Amino acid sequence: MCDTFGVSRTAVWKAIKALREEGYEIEAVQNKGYRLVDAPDVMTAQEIASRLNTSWAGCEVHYYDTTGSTNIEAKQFAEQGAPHGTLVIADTQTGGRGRRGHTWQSPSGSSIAMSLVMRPQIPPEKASMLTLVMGLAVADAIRSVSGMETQIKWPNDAVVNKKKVTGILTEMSAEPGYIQYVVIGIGINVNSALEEFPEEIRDMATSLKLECGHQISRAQVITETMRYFEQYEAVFEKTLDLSGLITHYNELLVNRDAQVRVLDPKGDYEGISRGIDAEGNLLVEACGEVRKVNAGEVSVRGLYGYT
Ligand code: BT5
Repeated sequence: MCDTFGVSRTAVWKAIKALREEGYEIEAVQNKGYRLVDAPDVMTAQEIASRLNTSWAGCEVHYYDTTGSTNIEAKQFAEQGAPHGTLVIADTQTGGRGRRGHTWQSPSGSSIAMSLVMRPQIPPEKASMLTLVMGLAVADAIRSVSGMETQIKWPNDAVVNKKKVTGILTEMSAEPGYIQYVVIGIGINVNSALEEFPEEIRDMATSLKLECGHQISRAQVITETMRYFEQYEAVFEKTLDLSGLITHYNELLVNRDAQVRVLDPKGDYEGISRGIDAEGNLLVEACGEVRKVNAGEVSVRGLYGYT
């Protein structure tokens, strides 16, 4: 190591000491060197950067042990000119946010809270589809890392065994016809135990570890998510709709052919969901017609306590 990096033995020893303090288990053998035995489940900028193999997603990583909300941090970075692909990660959030004023719980040491800054050259009205693109990426990342079948509840949840493991919150700053930036916030329950969730969400929430029975590397979930997202976002940008992803999305859709209740401001109604269209609307068959649902809350029978 001294030769490779052109540094003294003391410098190497200091670096090893710092890594041990961060929780890395490193074996030392006299006259031979050091061996990495075990890495802690950390998501620091260095850990993520050393694993990422993407061209832009995660090009700059900012890590916090704790922050109010990574979406708010990411928006501040974006306002200050942070590049397309900047990723903000936190071990825990004190004010994690869901959609429409909901809160998001980020148990410390066991979950992921991250927000990706994007500067896409697309019309602002197309940006909401990025949530669906990210949903697909997260679902595939979870399946690839854990081996578990993972579904999507339109528009923004990843679901394992009918329970929520992920939520996505997309926010945008735009002028007419021009996007300044988009921030896609993703919360993932990775190794959390049930007791780490507040009582009121224990029936609907779960973590990857609770479902598959073993510890999952948070860093790996993050890097796989970025890898899939980059791939799917490129497909989306070609057509500026979901035509290239729709078959895959609908295969993973937990709402597909299921009875759903649409909470519409003009009045709730029930119907059968038939999947999404290329614009990302959920198609719901109700009262003899197919209605396009483009936003809002859709409960799926059999999920999250809706019976
Ligand atoms: C969401 O909202 O699911 C979007 C959550 C986005 C969170 C990320 S974390 C990184 C970034 N920074 C932020 O501040 N936010 C983003 P919604 O569809 O409105 O669902 C919120 C509802 O999910 C809550 O009202 C609870 O019922 C439930 N919930 C809260 N925390 C949960 C958790 N950890 N796991 C499962 N369900 C949860």
